[in-house]
Amino acid sequence: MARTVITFGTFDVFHVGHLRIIERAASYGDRLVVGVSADALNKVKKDREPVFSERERMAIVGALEAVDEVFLEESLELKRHYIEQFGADVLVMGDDWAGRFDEMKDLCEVVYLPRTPAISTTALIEKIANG
Ligand code: C2G
Repeated sequence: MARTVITFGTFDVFHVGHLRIIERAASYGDRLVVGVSADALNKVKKDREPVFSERERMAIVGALEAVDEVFLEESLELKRHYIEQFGADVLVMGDDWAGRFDEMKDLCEVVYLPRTPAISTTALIEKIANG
């Protein structure tokens, strides 16, 4: 049976940390589905508008070789629903979310992977703004 992996993120100002987690997530199964956070969800989560719109972020993530399918993640509370909808066998998240999705362990395997050090969207935005 093919194993489906699911992961979630905003993936704003796409960088190598994003690429690495997507590639590592893909290695946990045969098919990778990625939930890209909606602009409205991002506003609630991070209190700022993403640099790139949800359509642009979905286009970038969807173009990656490791990604089989993208969809819009509209709410953090819908994780269980998305896991069921896509028939995910594994949920992969970066370890900034460690422990936060353990309640899904009755539905699928839950894996937290270490973040790529020293790179983040916030740091990139600051670096670009400050020259
Ligand atoms: N990430 C990483 N290394 C970095 C930066 C990010 O491995 N240096 C990972 C994060 O851990 C996350 C993914 O890349 O798993 C996407 O990061 P964000 O865009 O910051 O995602 P976030 O806004 O945390 O959204 O439902 C959960 C949310 O949608 C996750």
